[in-house]
Amino acid sequence: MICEIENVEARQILDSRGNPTLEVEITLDDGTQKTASVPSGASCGTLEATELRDNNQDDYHGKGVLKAVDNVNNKIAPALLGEDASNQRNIDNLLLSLDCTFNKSSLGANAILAVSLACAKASARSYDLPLYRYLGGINACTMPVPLMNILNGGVHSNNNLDFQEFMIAPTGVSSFSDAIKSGSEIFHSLKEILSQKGYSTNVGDEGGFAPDLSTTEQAIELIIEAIEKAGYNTNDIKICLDVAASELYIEGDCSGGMCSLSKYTLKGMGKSYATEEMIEYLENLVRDYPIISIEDGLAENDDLGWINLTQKLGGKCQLVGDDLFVTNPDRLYKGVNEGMANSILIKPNQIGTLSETLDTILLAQKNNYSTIISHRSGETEDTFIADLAVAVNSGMIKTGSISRGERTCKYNRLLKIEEILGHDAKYLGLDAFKGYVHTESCSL
Ligand code: 2PG
Ligand code: MG
Repeated sequence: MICEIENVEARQILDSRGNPTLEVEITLDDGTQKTASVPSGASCGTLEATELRDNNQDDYHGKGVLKAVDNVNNKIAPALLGEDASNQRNIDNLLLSLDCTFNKSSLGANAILAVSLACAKASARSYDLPLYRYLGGINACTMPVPLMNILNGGVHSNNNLDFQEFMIAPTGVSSFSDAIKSGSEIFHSLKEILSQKGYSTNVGDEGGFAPDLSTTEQAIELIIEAIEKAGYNTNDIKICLDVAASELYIEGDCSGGMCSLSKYTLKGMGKSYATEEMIEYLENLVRDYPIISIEDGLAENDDLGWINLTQKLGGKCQLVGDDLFVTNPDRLYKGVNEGMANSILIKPNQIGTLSETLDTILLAQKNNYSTIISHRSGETEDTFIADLAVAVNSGMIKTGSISRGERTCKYNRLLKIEEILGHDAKYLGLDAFKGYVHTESCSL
């Protein structure tokens, strides 16, 4: 069967922060029509594929994506007409050769990814298969543990919390729907606790509360209180952090004859740590709290620090590379060889095509790195990543808090997939963290 592409059309739409992004609609010759849209990050790795923006200050403060729209409509569409949308490798290779840059700066990774994802969605519809099964085949049956970001800090809110994300992971429940239920109950308990203590219950970019707390410890302790208030305990509900440390890092400089040392500046806490001190701080957090996963605990270019961190904490805690790997197989390959991290965050728009995203996931799985399929802080209502998480049996998804429609639509899609899978749906719980987490090492 051939899913012949009859039309490719892009438009500018809004993401959850009210900034422009791209939606692409693919029409096949059998009449199937499907759209895909792309998200956008706030704390981005410097090596991510290029997000093409118009930079015209008169429009959307320079954030328009009309150039990318034009690239789809006038450069990509003519090259794709008549091609088989279900031949994903061929489509993605065509897109890469049209762009012909190492970082997709010519057409824009946002333009390329929207087309790549829309081809997969249209083909799945044409084959009359749910997207997760079209992508993953008959072996796609693992529901992800949701890492729910119920407290937001860093650049996703305007409070003083230095760390970006404080997530809960229900590892001790037996299904995805139970995980969502516990997440919702804990989220609402947290709201009550915050409001009783006089904190704001407004939410940040990813739908988690953004109270003006000043220390990491305070945030973690409030979450533990919420877990208990909702009738759970920290044997079953663990804590995951995204430090987003590239945002805190000031690299040492030897210009002008004077040398300054590299530092992690935790402004909210009034601290400044050298790499070794930062590692020690993270070790203490893992010792003192039920933390099983730390993302971007160090900056993207602190290679020696990452090696050291992995040696010290890698046997006790999942160490996730986000800015470090930018979903790029070459970056991951280097990390695996040098012993950096033991897990990778997978964001399709960091690399720019579906095929390359799948390559990176496969490379991680082959090397026993766990994978977390992830949203961006600026999201759309597209639920592609929910299906992707099941398709590749990734075991974990990070898609924000239990509020804001652009986050809950992914959870709602997963609830539906769980229903379709019925008894065949697996939920790995703690096993999704692949044995990096030795319970005796985490304080429980
Ligand atoms: C992250 C992401 C998603 P952003 O750092 O992991 O939570 O944030 O999309 O802003 O990069
Ligand atoms: Mg991150």
